[in-house]
Amino acid sequence: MKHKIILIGLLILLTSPFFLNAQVTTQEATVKVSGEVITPLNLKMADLNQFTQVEVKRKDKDGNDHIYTGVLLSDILQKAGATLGKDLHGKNLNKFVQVEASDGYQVVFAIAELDKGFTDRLVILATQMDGKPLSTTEGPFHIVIQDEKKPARCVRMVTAIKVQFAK
Ligand SMILES: Nc1nc2c(c(=O)[nH]1)N[C@H]1C(S)=C(S)[C@@H](COP(=O)(O)O)O[C@H]1N2
Ligand SMILES: [Mo]
Repeated sequence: MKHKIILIGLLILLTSPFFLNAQVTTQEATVKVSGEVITPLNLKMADLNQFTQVEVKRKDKDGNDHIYTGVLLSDILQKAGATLGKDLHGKNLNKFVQVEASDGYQVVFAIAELDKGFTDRLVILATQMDGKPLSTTEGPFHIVIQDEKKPARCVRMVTAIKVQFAK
């Protein structure tokens, strides 16, 4: 009987909004890579730090230059086994890569926009600006596109990257 009461008490505690909330807020940020890939990934900061680090310079809206450091989106997609390089031809060119943020913002890139064989333009998932981690409104993960005139596809607070076939 005593055990039952303790068990029920524990169950109530674990499922209470307070406890669940506390769990959510302490959870480490990740970027989920899914869809048309061989190996879906769930990348943490430590995982991204293992990739080759690339720098992209971009002006902010006030015209000031910043150096962003991070990982090429193509390297992340390659690691997940998306069809890039020699595999990016024919029907695979009908794929797009959707990037999603924690505020619900979403943008897409055609897969060829991210492939080294099609373009030299760097698109990175940045983890640092000017050598420092990104703020909570920008990061911890931020898409930064070299030389794209408008900043609208530079998604802040990235949570997911999904490869899909266009219909
Ligand atoms: N997560 C997220 N990223 C976003 C947006 C957004 O609403 N949410 N807005 C985009 C748009 S429309 C613009 S113009 C730029 C603005 O970037 P800034 O606030 O760093 O200047 O962020 C882009 N990235
Ligand atoms: Mo914008």
